[in-house]
Amino acid sequence: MSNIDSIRHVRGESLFIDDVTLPEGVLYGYVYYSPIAHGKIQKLDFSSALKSEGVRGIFSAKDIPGENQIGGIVPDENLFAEDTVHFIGHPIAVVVADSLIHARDAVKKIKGEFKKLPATFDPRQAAKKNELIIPPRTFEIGNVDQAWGNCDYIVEDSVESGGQEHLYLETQGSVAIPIEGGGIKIISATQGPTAVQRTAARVLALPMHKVEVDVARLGGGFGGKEDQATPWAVMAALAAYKLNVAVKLILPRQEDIRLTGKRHPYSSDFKVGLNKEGKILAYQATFYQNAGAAADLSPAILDRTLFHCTNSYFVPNVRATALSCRTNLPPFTAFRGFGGPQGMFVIESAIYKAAQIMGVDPSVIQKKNLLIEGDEFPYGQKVVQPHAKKCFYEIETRFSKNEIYRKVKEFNSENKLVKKGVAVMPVCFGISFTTTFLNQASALVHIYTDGSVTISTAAVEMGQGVNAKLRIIAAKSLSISEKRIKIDSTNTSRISNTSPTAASKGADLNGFAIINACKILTERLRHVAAEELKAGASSQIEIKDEVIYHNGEKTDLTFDQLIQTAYRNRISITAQAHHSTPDIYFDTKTNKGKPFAYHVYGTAIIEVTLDCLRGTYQFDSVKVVHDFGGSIDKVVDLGQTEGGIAQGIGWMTMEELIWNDEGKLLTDALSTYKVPDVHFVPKEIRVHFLENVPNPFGPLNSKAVGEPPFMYGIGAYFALLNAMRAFKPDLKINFSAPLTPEKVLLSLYS
Ligand code: MTE
Ligand code: QUE
Ligand code: MOS
Repeated sequence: MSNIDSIRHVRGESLFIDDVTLPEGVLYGYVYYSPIAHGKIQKLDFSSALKSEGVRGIFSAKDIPGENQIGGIVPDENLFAEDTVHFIGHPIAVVVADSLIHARDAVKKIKGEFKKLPATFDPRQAAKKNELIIPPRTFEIGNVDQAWGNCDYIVEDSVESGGQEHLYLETQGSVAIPIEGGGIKIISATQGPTAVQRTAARVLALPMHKVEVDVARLGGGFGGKEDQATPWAVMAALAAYKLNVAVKLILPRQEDIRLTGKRHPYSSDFKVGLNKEGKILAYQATFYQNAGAAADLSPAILDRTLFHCTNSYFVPNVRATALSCRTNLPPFTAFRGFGGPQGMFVIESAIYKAAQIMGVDPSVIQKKNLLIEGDEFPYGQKVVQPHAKKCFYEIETRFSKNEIYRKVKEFNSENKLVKKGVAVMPVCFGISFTTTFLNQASALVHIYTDGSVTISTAAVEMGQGVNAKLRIIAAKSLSISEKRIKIDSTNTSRISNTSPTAASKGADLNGFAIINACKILTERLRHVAAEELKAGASSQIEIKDEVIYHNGEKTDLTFDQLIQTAYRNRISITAQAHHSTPDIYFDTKTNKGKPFAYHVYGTAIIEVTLDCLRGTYQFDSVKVVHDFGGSIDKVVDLGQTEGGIAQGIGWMTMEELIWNDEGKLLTDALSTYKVPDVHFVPKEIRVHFLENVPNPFGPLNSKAVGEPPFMYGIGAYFALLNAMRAFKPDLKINFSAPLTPEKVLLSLYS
């Protein structure tokens, strides 16, 4: 599978932060951080560290020229702790030395004294103490209180889902270089260049125009570099600014795992009511989000949990409340799905438990309640595309769902110590930033006199293939060969006020901006061609596959000549354009509106084989029918789907974060934190592209793909539960992810 970076990647030619050519005299940063989860800083002694070999400076809160504030949504997070530390790993200072080793040695010589204060790690406890990041949020439709009376079955339980370490291949890092006039250039591995720029300007008390941020690509982000690339970039910028020397700061892997935020763990309660036919009449849920010690993106993530609390189902009466709870752990942050997976896991658990009590397979209830056109989500938006059912039905026909179920049953009747399980997982994911103003982008398209083209947008390439897609979009829009087009780095001096590359909107937003810019250029070029060919109106000119047509007739004018002519006629062959998603709005008082441009739909069927002696398991297959709209690049979309599925299964099954009673992360290395590897991923992944579903709300009729497939992984949890119940029919079911082999084994024999 190749995308445009593949060849350079395998040759080691692609540049990441650690590969940036460094200016002479560059210094290296290392972070000194809190060893306790909550407490007062009583004494900080840098004196022997400052005398340590190679040390050029130590910077902490008191050295900040501007504000010691990096909070984006809520201003509640210091770059460096002032008098109180709020989690193990809370940065206190950055040491800068002539080598990484010298910086690290000096950090060890810093003497800090702390007075411990009581710490909270559990979100429900935090909620009891009213330690909330923002007031509770509630989405409501219909009237649940009245609806319970009409239900034949009412089922309640609680659900736990764990955090997840991003484990991007490239750890957090940046290089900051002082530039003339007191400005600073920051090369950062960030999904949000403007967030880095804005925050550096705030901390350094500089106007934003004096801070330039450049991003070539990331070795993976997955949401972990949306907000949390910022502190390390700003620390490097601060040191570079103070010392007037370039500073490189890259977190070593273990520090990255310890210091940075992860997916939010959630603890939730549900109550679901159904009639005899399996129709869900009412659903009530309360979500306790473990936000960690500062807001970060938690409020936006909390909202997405509510937006997706009913997944692909129509439920007429819903009351869902979500609380963002402040605890003494590193601030949790964006991770593929952005709170959606946590919300969906709860309703899938509710359906699973209801099915168990009703004596049916969960897929019977899932199917009965799928969204159809005209249905209303709890947030007021109406369903316009009937793809939930299309995808589910194709799982039944194309992938012979009943046959898979029959074979699993047969296998289980013939085998005692090895059992199989199967589950179906529908997904419906809303596409747009739910913070409406973020749904904008701009593009800058330069055509050079030799006919080559450079494109700049806000999109950050992090392995998701956005550059490949943008190149295709640009080539189609200008009707020229992709070979002419280069996608440039993401740079705040070329593209201003960027939204982060997130919410799966990178290709959508920036793709539309490119289309708009290319329209302007094409229009100008047709005018030039009309004049050059003395052809009258430019409406008679068409540019197709680099050939210029006049009234449908091929002309002798080449594309290269046309570009030359435009330049010589002093017509600009550069265009800049903006795009904003039309027709979306959301009222955060009533929690109603039309927040999403569209939804992405799909269904997966997942099979697992469980070794009931060892508790180990292997996923045999994941078969998916997914709505890609009219895919721009099938290879990239398939890669996103497979990667998302593997990551989703990892979250639900093997990836387990464990903190001790003091709030210290014990699983801070790959020896203790297990992620899916090539042996663990499903033996077979088959992805069917739902056919004939062009999406008028996406560029070239495409759909966003980055996040939605992650949630197919939730089906892995229920497939595994089914395999366990085949071995132990009276299994006591706890809805608690991840379902590690250890947990499986213990519950099979308890
Ligand atoms: N795929 C790869 N290979 N690496 C990544 O970091 N991030 C995911 C997804 N797929 C990611 C990825 C997340 S969290 C998002 S929001 C989208 O890609 C962002 O890119 P897009 O908007 O261009 O889809
Ligand atoms: C999905 C997302 C994001 C989101 C909303 C979504 C996201 C993000 C923000 C956000 C919200 C408010 C801010 C801000 C960012 O909202 O990634 O800076 O002030 O960053 O539905 O992925
Ligand atoms: Mo993705 S979690 O929106 O970066």
